[in-house]
Amino acid sequence: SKSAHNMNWTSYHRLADIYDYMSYLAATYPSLVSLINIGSSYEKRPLYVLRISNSSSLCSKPVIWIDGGIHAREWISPAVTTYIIKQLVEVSANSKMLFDVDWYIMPVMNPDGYEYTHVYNRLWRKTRSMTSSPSCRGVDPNRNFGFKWGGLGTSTNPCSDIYKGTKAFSEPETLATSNFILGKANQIKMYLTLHSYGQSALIPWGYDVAYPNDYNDMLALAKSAVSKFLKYKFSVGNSAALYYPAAGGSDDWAKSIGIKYSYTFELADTGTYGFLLPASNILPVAQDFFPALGVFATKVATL
Ligand code: ING
Ligand code: ZN
Repeated sequence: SKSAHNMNWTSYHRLADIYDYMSYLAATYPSLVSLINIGSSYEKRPLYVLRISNSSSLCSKPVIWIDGGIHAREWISPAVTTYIIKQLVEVSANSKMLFDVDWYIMPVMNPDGYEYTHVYNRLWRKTRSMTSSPSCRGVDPNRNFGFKWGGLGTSTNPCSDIYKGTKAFSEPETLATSNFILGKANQIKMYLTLHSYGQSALIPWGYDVAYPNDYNDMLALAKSAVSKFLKYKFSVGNSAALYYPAAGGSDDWAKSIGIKYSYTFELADTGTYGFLLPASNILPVAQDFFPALGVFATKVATL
């Protein structure tokens, strides 16, 4: 609908509500918001990115990219991304966050999986593509990106939740996303991907306990961002060291193509509810997270 929407942050929403909300914003604020169809999922759902910019598409500011919903069951992630969109577009107190930065936000990178968690299996993680095993579907999108693909922490078993797929970018979702990002790689100065759970800011590399040359820059900025969080305490560190090595992650790939600041955020909680975080937590989690974006925007503006 172009005249109304059903978005709120007191419940988790189906994909159609999220896409209707994005369409509504693009129709309502055409000089600020544009809806970009970057391709289709395996089951032919559109893949949408929202561009939020107070300047024309010909004028290029530094860009911050944010995605959510790589993993289907991590419902807090799309919910926080739509909250971020709402704040950037409709809350005038945040308009300064648009002065020097353009925002590209993809709330649901894995829409097939997301819908599957609403209808069939709440704890589904992967995409929904067919594999060589008729009874096991789906590839882990966060093992399917094309940097060190197939390394540590990945599986060749199609029944595994960390199945890497038949090749890097075998999934239409990761392929379309990576191609879109590559097309804007000169402008994108920061890559943020929202997952759950764990309350941590994870820094590449994730493929092994290994550190980029500019790790200390990445660490300092992450620490300053999480210092804004008042309610939820986050740990910060190398993802392979803090959790486990896992190759083919989106953050590693973004870093590998030259996006200096690339982070995976594991949102709340720390395991009490895990993936089944009650919807009453959406607003507290999103409100606590949003100020970190002010820190990031300030940094990106001065790069
Ligand atoms: N955790 C991430 C996962 O894909 C991660 C952790 C982040 C691994 C970055 C590798 C790189 O396993 C969740 N909860 O998805
Ligand atoms: Zn995840």
